[in-house]
Amino acid sequence: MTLTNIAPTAELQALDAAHHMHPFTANGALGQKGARIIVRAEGVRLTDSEGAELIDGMAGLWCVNIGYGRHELAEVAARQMRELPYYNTFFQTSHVPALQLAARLAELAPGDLNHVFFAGSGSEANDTNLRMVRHYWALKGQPQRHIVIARKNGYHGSTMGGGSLGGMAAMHAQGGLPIPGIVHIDQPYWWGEGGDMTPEAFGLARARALEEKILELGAENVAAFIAEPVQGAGGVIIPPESYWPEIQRIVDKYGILLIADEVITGFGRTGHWFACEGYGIRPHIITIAKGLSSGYQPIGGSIVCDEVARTIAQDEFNHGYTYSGHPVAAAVALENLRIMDEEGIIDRVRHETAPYLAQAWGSLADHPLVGEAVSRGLMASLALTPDKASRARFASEPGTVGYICREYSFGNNLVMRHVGDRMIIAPPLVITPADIDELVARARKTLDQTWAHLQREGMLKAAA
Ligand code: PXG
Repeated sequence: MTLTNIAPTAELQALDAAHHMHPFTANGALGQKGARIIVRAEGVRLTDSEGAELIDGMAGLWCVNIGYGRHELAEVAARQMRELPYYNTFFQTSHVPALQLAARLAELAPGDLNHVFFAGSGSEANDTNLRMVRHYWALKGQPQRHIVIARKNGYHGSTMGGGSLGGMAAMHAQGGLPIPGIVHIDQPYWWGEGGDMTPEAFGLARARALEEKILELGAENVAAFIAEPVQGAGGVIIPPESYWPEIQRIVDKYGILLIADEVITGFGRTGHWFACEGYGIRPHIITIAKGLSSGYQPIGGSIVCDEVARTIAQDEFNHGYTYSGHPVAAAVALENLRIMDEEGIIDRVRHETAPYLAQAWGSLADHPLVGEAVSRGLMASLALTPDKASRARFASEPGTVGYICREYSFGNNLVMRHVGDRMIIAPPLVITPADIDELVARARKTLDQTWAHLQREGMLKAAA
C-alpha cells in the first residue's frame, strides 16, 4: 500500500489544481496542464503516479543527499516521536536530540564554528543571521554597522529577510523587497558577464567590487557579507579560483563578518562537509539546511563562531522559532550525519563520483548548444547558447530555451532544472558512475531534441 497513490492521476491533478498553491509557480497555467505527481522514491529514482521512473537529477530540491529510501531515518523518527515528539528549547530547557546535533555540527564544522542556532529552514536561518550580525555589532558598541552586503543572483530564501538578502530581481519585484539595509554587488559569473577578461582577472574584479562597496558605504557601517560558496539557484555558478581568496582578504582587512550560505553546498555536495573547506574560506557563520537531514525532515540553522556566539550570549537574543531544534528533525539529522560519515559518502563524492561527473558532464561541452559544461562536486550546469564562440545569449526572452530543454528532459524521465537558459543538476550523493552515465545520456538526448526544436522553430538566433 502507498499512502499517496490513492486515485487516478487526473483526479489527483484536479484536486491539486483546485486547492494547492505551488511555490514559484504560475498556478493558473499549471492547473491547466496538471502537475506531475510523484508517489515514491528509492535511491536516485522517483516514481510518478503513472508508474514512470525518473532519475532525480536535483536530489529533490538540492537536499536528498543521502538518497531516497533510507529506512533508518524513518525508524529514528518514529522512535523519537514515541519518546518525545516535541519540546521547545526556549525558557531554559533543552533536549537530547538538539544538544547532540549541535555538538556534532560543532565537530564537523571547520575552525571555531562551535555553536548552533536552529531554525526550521534555510530561509529562517538567514533571517536569524541578519538579526544576529546586527545585534552582534550593537553589543560591540557599533550599532550603526547594520548594512549587509549580498550579491545579485544570489539565493538566500523566500522570507522577507532571506528574499532581501538574495539578489533575485524577479523576487524583489514582488512584495516590497528588499527590506532596508541590504545592498547587492555583482556576481562572479564569468561565462555570462566576463566579457574579454580571463576568468582569473574577472574573479578578482568581482571580488574587488566588495571592497569598492565597503569603501562607498564606509566600513564602519557594514555588518557582514553573505554569499553562497557556489551559487545554486542562480544557475550553479562556480566562481573563478581567484574570487574567494580575494573576498577573504577583503573581509579580513575591513573586519566585517562573513556568512557562508551553505544550504546547498553543505553536507557533501562539493565533496567536503562544507564547501568553505575546499575554497579555504573562513566564515564567522555558516547557514545550513537541506542536506543536514537529507530533506527527510525540515531543519536548518546557523553555525556560529566562538566570538560571535560569546558576544550574543551576553544578552537575551529576542529571537527563535517554535521548531528551533525540533527533536524529531534533530534526531533524523543526527542519523543522516551518522550514515554519511560511516558509509564514507562524502569521500566517495570527492574521490570517485565528482571526478567521474566532471568528465562525463564535461563531455557535453562538445554539443553545439552548449557554451560551457561545468561542475563542482556533485553540482553541475550547462550554459545553452546559439553561438559558443561569442558566448551569445538567445534572442528569445531569457529562460525560453531553458524551459523548452527542461520539458524535453522531463519527457526523457530526467529531472534537470533550468535557471534562465542554464541547465542544472545536483543529484543525490549516492549516485553511482553507472547512474551518471545514464543521466548524461538522457541529458545529451535532451540537448539533441532541444537543438532540433530550435532549428525547426528558427530560434537559434543570438540576441543583438
Ligand atoms: N540559502 C540557499 C543557498 C538556498 O539554496 C535557501 C537559503 C533557503 O532555504 P529554504 O529551506 O528556506 O528553502 C536556499 C533554498 C531552486 C530553489 O529553485 C532553491 C532553494 C529553494 C527553493 C528553490 O533552485 N534553495
